[in-house]
Amino acid sequence: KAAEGEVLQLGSQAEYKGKKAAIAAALGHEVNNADTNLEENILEAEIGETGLVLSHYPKTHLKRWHAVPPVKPIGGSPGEMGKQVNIPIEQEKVMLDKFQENQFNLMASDMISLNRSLPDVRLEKCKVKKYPDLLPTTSIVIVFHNEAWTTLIRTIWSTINRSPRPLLKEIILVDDASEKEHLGKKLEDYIKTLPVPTRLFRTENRSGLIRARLLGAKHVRGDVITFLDAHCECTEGWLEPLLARIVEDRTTVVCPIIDVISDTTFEYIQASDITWGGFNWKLNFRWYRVPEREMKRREGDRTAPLRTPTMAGGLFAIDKEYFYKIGSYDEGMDIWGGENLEMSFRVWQCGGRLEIIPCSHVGHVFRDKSPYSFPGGVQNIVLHNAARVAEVWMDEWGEFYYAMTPGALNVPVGDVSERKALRERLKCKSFRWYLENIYPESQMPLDYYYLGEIRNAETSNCLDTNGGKSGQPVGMGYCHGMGGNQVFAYTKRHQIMSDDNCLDAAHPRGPIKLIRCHGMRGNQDWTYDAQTRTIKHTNTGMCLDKPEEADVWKPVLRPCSRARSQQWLMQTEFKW
Ligand code: LR7
Ligand code: MN
Repeated sequence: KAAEGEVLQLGSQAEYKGKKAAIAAALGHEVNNADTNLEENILEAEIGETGLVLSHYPKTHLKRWHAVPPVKPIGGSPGEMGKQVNIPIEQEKVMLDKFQENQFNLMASDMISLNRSLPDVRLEKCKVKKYPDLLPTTSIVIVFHNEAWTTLIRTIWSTINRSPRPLLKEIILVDDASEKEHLGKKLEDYIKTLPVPTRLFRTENRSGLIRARLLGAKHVRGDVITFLDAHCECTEGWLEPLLARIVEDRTTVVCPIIDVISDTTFEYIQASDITWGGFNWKLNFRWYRVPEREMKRREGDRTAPLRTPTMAGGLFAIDKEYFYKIGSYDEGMDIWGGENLEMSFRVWQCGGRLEIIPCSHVGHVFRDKSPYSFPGGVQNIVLHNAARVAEVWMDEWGEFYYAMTPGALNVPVGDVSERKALRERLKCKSFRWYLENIYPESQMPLDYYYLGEIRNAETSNCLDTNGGKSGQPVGMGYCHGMGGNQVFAYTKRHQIMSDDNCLDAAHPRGPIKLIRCHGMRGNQDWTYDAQTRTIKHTNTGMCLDKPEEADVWKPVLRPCSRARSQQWLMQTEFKW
């Protein structure tokens, strides 16, 4: 039995690789970090007070650090402590003109100190949390295209001012073919004056954020890569919890809570800690409320790591070796979009995990529109990137994407063979596994009988959401056969779904609405009878019927009969 305090190097002992139990048995101690990933190589084992602690990190890679004191507010300077900045009314016109360029209030940003103070938005429990004395170093990678000066430089200063210096290996900037004067020589000169080693790389041609990040990652010297957008502000204690989680298990990809920096006032607004990442049928990233299930798993501890199905994409930290092992990024993706879902699915399906660390808060300027060009067209690029996600990772659930986004069929996906080979090589699990185990609350039904248009036999019109949001009535329209608003899934849980909404009838004579699917049957429970072709609403016992004369575009419920107007065709073959 090994002695307390003893450190054992396990790197070369092949027979121990990834076998926690074997190591424990050999050393005669219980493993106390039971949560670490079994698949990974364990390099070091230490006999601590409470048992055996296994680590992916050799001690020589770790650094001793101390918490950084808070940044003090500068008296009289606008926006201190994250407060909003208001532009005097007489300057409003100039302000609006300047807004266009970045799609945020540049005039406000320019008024705020590059070192502005921010509120400490952490939960009290976070402030007193103890992290290991030794943590790995990180390189911060920031890519940008035509970013404004003050937002970029404030991002840099907020990392310098709020990261323990021994852990901050360097800052790596990647200029993705910007055309702005201030990002040329001025930036090169400026970064030489910074107290943390900062290097600037430039893409030769506009590469998009995915390939720009790959360029930055190539130069990383730290053990962990931390990606940030170029308009962020890190708050007190943001870095330690991220690195501490990675050191526990380097197959964990970690995100801070992303707080909101207002695009109009630059106010720092705390985001919810009960929100996680999901996605809809169009493969847009979406925030959703964390389900009870995950709250329970964390035993109600709001400071515990939150397992999130997907990430927003811009702000996260990952062990450098693991970044490459798990397949870095899909180089076939252009400009913007898709890479966040791609990495999310890949990490989960290939044995890693993705977490939001609630004790880490970083602000980001959220904007309504993209300020820069998308060479080749926004639609083409976004659809192309998302199609690659669907093709490689989503198996048959990729159909939801194509059904909902018919335009995607006309956009070439390009060669995905390398990414598929990666999936094979890493022996990644199926999308079904992901939906069952990681994201049972997903908007994509696990089991469904049908996906397509639902056509009325008498009128030959189709159910149509008209793009309506939750709470609006479902409509009818001429069947256009193009999917989108006329695509519905009939699921094994007896729902008729369109994206994250379900057909819902609260009253026998009331409207049939689209309501967020709750998965609890109730008003959302329907049964399709393939023989009679009726769609029966369970709670009311009524059948879905064509619209009344008065409102020809709204289907209704009527007592079930054999009427042709109550027959509905689901065109393609049922799966079971
Ligand atoms: O061609 C480009 N080259 C670049 O270098 C296009 C963009 N970029 C840079 C850009 O200057 C910025 O620094 O890439 C970064 C991200 O671009 P944004 O800020 O325009 O993107 P976003 O904040 O609207 O979008 C989110 O989704 C993107 C999908 O590709 C990326 O993953 C972003 O990093 C991501 N941002 C966040 O996760 C912050 C939270 C937003 C949310 C939700
Ligand atoms: Mn951004």
